Amino acid sequence: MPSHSPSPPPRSRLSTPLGVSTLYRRLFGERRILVATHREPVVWMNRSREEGRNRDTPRLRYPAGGVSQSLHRLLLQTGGDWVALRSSSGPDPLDVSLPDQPASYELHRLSLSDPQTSTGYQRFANDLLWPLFHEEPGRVLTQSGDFEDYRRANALFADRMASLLETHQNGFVFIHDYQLALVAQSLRPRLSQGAPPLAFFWHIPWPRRSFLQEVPERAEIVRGLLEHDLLGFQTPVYRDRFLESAAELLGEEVRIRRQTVHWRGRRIHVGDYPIGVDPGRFESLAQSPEGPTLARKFLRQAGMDPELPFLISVDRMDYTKGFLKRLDILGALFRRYPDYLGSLRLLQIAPPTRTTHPPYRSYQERVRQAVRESNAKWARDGWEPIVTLEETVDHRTLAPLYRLATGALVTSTNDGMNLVAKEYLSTQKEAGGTLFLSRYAGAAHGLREAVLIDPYDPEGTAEIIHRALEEPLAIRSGRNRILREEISRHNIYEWMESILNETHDAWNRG
Ligand code: ADQ
Repeated sequence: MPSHSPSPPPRSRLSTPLGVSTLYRRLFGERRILVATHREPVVWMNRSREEGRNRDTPRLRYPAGGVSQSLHRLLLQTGGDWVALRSSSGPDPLDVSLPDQPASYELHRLSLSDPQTSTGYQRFANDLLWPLFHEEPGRVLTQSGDFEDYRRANALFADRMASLLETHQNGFVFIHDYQLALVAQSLRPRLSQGAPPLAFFWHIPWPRRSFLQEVPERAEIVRGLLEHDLLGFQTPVYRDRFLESAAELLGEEVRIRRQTVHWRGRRIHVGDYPIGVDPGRFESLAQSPEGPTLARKFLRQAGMDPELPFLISVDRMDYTKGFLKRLDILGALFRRYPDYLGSLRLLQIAPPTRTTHPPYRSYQERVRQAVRESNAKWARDGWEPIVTLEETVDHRTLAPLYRLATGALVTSTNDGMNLVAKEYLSTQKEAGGTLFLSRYAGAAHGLREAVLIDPYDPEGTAEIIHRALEEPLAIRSGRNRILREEISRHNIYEWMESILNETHDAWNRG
């Protein structure tokens, strides 16, 4: 059903935010959207006393993260409600509006007041599901009872959503990711007047059988996901693995015909919807008049010469992003081609993530140590090859930095999609920067023309990088043109339109 084959016929119209909201109105009328995510899309800032006098100081800031920002912009077109765990102070609900936007939405902020529930929920999600679904069993850390806490936390989301649905009569519910797999299971029985269309998007990979088997509650997770009308995955591979899991784990409970699962009297559509970015936004930020100045100033502040070539990597400091593999690749490149010493650098923009978790803290410390060792090994006359900045960078600076970079290095050992790869390409209009894309990122499925690398093979990857850096500009920019067509066609708004259309169809088919 979904039409995400690698080379679909060209479309004359590219999807836009306005197009999505028009489609939404056509399908669901004036009824509001209800979104549920683990994390809040905005952060409430406490104004300092000084700022308090200036009523223009913004109250809301936007954390890094492509998808939540796109959903946020959609809700500012259509209006709606959003339920997420509270991560900052401020009112509940919080009215989110921007002066130039036609609508506003209410952000409903949940607090898990019982510390045991909160710890068990986070541990089940982040220390069991996250590592196993990224096929890293050695990083699993759970305790008995965590699943019950996970279920309880999901039920608290469902409670809040059920009362919203009673009062606001929302027309479409969109739930996200592995932290919220059991919300719909608690939600359906609470809705006396029946459920509106329910869609779910699984942002991370669906693993191979041998890894899923390590999750004792896997059948419950699969059942929880089947409570939606539409269930979306990033690639056909993950989609098919899910369908195989459902067949194997639920046996006669399910009947599966192509991408439809028949279960407990309902039909569930299971599709692949490769998530995209807003390429126009990155392109215009990269080409803005102040862009190059911002990027060069940023590089100088980082101690880098803006005139020298550099590779860029941008990701949360998570083990799935392959930080240590990246250093091995760089080491192999310098060993094979010492001419790069003194010129080519790696700029890693890598904000630490989940810092309250001891395993993450120790991984991040290992990365820092490995960077120190690489820098000591390859230093030349005060020059060091790796610059790491552990901070979130505003997209107004990040986009021109992408444009200036000689290449982007994506070394994930497993990644649902990887938006950074698509953001980088968005900034390369008529430019020759090369995307070096891990073959283990979901993005490699659609971006067939990209220069694919295997982070487990540092020597081979070093060779690929060297060859690509030597290519004539015409080859590099020609490749980028093809890749940019792909990401424009499958942008974030097309992703939303496909999900809205197909959820509507699936719900009507029942
Ligand atoms: P993530 O694992 O967070 O997302 P990714 O897809 O790369 O990974 O998205 C990261 C987003 O955060 C990008 O929009 C990037 O610009 C932004 N970001 C990261 N570091 C930043 C920094 N230092 N400063 C500013 N912005 C920064 C999960 C899955 C992915 C999947 C996405 C979307 O793990 O596989 O692609 O969801 O579905």
